[in-house]
Amino acid sequence: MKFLIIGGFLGSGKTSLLLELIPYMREQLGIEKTVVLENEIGRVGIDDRVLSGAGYSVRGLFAGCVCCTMAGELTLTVKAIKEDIDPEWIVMEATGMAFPQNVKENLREILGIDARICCLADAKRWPRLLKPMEHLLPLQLAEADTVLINKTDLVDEAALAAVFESVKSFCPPDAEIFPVSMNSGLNTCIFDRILGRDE
Ligand SMILES: Nc1nc2c(ncn2[C@@H]2O[C@H](COP(=O)(O)OP(=O)(O)OP(=O)(O)O)[C@@H](O)[C@H]2O)c(=O)[nH]1
Ligand SMILES: [Mg+2]
Repeated sequence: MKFLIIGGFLGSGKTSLLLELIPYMREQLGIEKTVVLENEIGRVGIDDRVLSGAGYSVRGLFAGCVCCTMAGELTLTVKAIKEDIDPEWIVMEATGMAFPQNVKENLREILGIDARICCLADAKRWPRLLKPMEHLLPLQLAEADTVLINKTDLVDEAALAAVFESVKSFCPPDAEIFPVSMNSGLNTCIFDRILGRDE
């Protein structure tokens, strides 16, 4: 069972990515059994309903953040999913305040699962958010395998170049960084990189 953590600040495009990635996995890669785990604080079940409506198996973890207060619940839920459904993939949307690396660490230590991390950054809001969120945004990138700098439709070339350099400075050296706009759809090779295919 493989595991993908989708992280990134509030409103950066995590659900938008899920809504494109999950159909790609099923329709293009033939992966029938994917479970989506939603961990959204405060806006109970909104994204859960969007995804359930699209016909995928969705579980919610809504009582807190999986990277800290709900670490125990997360591992119990993942164990139960493995036993009940045994999907090929679990794809989890973390809350915008989560540290994906903490989730990865818990999954590795407790369940022996080596999760991948895809982190989203909002190209438009990055310069404004970085200072007030300096305890969060850089750390969200710290163990990312892939990073999507999203909403490139809202910035010009020079602004994007500056965001790219800033984001890159916080990523592991081997992270793959893709400027994208979820509004115009993603090149499918990016989905493959997110899933770590052809490695
Ligand atoms: N202009 C523009 N808007 C986008 C893009 N991608 C997403 N959005 C919008 O940004 C908003 C937030 O997108 P979501 O996918 O809900 O982001 P999220 O990270 O799941 O948000 P939370 O779960 O609330 O943290 C929505 O209104 C999207 O329509 C993009 O590439 N360009
Ligand atoms: Mg969301």
